[in-house]
Amino acid sequence: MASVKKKLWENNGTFKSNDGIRTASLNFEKGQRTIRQHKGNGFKGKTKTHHQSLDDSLEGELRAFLIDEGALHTYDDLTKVNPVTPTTVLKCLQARYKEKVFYTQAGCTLVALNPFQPIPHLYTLDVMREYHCASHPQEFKPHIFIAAEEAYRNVQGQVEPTNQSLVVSGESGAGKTWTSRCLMKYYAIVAASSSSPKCQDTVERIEKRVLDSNPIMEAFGNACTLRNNNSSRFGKYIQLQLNRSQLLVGASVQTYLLEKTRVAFQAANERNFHIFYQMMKGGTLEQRRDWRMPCDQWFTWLPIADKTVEEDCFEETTDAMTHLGISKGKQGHIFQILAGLLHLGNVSFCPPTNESQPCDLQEKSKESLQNTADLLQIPEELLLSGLRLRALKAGKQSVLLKPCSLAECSVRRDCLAKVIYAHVFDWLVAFINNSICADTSSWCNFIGILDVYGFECFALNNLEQLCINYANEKLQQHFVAHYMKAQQEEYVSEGLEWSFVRYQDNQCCLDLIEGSPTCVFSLLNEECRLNRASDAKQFKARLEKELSDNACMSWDKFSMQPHFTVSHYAGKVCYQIEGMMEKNKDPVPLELIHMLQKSQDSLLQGLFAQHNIEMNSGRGHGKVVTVVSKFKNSLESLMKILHSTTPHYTRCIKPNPDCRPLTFQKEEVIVQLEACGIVETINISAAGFPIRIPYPSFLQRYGLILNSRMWIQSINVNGPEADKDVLSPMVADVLNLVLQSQSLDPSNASETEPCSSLVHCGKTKVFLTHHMLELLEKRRDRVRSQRALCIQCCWRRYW
Ligand code: AD9
Ligand code: MG
Repeated sequence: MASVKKKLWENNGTFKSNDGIRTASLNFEKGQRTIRQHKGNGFKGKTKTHHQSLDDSLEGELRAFLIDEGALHTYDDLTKVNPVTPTTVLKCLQARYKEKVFYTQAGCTLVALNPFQPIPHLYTLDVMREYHCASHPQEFKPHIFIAAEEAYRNVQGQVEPTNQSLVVSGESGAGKTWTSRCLMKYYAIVAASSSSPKCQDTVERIEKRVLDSNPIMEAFGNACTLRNNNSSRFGKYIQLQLNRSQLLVGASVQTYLLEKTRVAFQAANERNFHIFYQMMKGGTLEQRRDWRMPCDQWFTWLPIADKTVEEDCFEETTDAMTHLGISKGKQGHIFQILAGLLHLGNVSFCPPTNESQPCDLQEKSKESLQNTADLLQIPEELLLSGLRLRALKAGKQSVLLKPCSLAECSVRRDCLAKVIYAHVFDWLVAFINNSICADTSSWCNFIGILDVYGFECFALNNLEQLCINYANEKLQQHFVAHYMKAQQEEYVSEGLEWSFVRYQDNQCCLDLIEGSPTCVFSLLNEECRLNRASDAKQFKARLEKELSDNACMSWDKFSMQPHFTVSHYAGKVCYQIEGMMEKNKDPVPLELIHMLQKSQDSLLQGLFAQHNIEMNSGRGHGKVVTVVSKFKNSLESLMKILHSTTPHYTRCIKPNPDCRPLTFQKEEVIVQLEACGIVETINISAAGFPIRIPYPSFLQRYGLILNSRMWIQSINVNGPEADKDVLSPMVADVLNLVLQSQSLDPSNASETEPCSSLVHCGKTKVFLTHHMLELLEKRRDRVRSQRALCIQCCWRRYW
């Protein structure tokens, strides 16, 4: 009470709610606590004078305001914060961040705050070993290594082995990739350390190769963006393969939706993939001469800005490539192709003097075209015609070449760059997989680490954001299904009556995007199949007609552009329709593929040798494989894998938008907490009974709380007679004893909670709150020390 008074004293006896309209004041006259709620500004509005009459949200906020801030940083698990509101959770995380505590448990989820500065002592080899060797790592301070270790121990499960998944989510720059790398290092160390000296060598080699896949994929798939200097522009699920002895024997990587448009287009103040800068800065004089890249060469597709660390690591990338078995020769081919793409970006056209003629190459682009042709090893004439002439089928045999418009020429140039880059990236991923994947016979279980792009909402959102946000909806659904539904179902199966905490089910949103028979994806695909000129307004009309009934769909009446708005679990996002159908088709002109197949560069030629022309050109009678169909399929297989594993969730939080070290901005964090539904997650864990102990185990540990005669009767709790009818009365006795002594203790008088809020007895288990567990533990310790004292006395008397 003293702290309440002090806080109100400091605040002139009043508390103002977040909405700034409602106020509450406390009055301690005559030892009575009265809380007045005032509506309207200040004290002029109506007042209510009873605590009970405060509306729920105000009461929650008021209690949050009165919380003992001095102790906030000590809450290792947010389920112990009381009350659980966005404000208290935020305050707690802020207090911990201030104390440089970056990990906090939130029930079944680990919250990781990004320090934005190296914290070396947190991740040393000794720390890893400590978590790995601990008999109960859960008793340590929250850490990503606890999740890592739990997964490692679970994988060989006592009953049957179960594959594990560590799902790392969060917004751009929150620390997903950093956390994933940290997990991989942990397993590389843990798996290697437990190997016998005989096989140590193999393990080290494979573990180094697995780790080396990171710098390669980051060089080719990451870029500096406004939100993160090392932003992953693709999603990744890596499966670490373990053998029966739990040694790391291999790994496989699955990637999702590389943002290939970045090769040819970078938003203002953003940059191209790191690898291009690495080549510019790290290539030897000889290499740069081969790539036609003198120091003063300027490339349209290489916006220049201050260098970042990641763009400085050419040697690290090439070393990793060599280590994974990509020969120097092959590397040469790759870099030559990439150099060709940079020169291609400098090629531009101007309108022809004669309209029936193809566009003219700009004077300044002549050298660039030649460089591109040389580096891609394609005849210059063929490249030029590929860029400015469209092939039209005339009859069965002949082909007509039609000049493209100026805009079409640019589209074809960009398209060529994108398709080449995407194929190089896929080739690298396939190579990495070949190099690190173990034979199916040599591994039996895996631990998967998922690092996917977080929820995105920009000023302009298009197909990329729709796909990314759809992926996040799927993950959220998996999370809800796994934890929330599973928890509640357990209560039901145990025969408990429990007022279920309401959680947000995002099925409605998923129905809108991918449901049957009609959804945004199906309508988009239909437009692509019809292969007619895309019209945004017409498409919007279709969406309105077919999907208006879905509660997650809405339209902004005042928007000038055709759009649709989706209410995602993490917030509303307005998607522009213009360009969406074209992006979904992602057409690659047939003649460009033919051209690439004629390249003298063996690697480039090989990349397109198997290219299914009919499918990807969007022509012919084959079914068009659209971007959303491909993405949906790959995500579905990912979800299947996730559902077959035991998941461990980590939510990374970005404490400020500017990546400043140790800076916590409340507004920034609260949005992310709401977006990932953290308060709901905590409520489920805290409002429920997170500790579940089967009756026999309960009696084994706490049976001694009963007086010794009764306890002796119950020793054989695992025996055949140990059924619920025998055990549950004893469990009830233990609980009653503890609760009764609790209520008799005068110091607890004001805090006594009803029994039903601390404990429930199910069919096979006792369900407890953390508070009840603490009471039981205290009581057990007391009984044990009393007994020890008693034994000592007996001994003394005896001697
Ligand atoms: V994006 O969606 O790929 O744009 P991520 O992956 O969530 O994003 P990333 O892991 O790249 O973010 O983290 C951003 C930066 O935060 C890193 O480059 C580190 O400099 C920094 N970071 C993240 N976590 C930690 C940490 N635990 N300790 C120190 C960290 N620095
Ligand atoms: Mg990342």
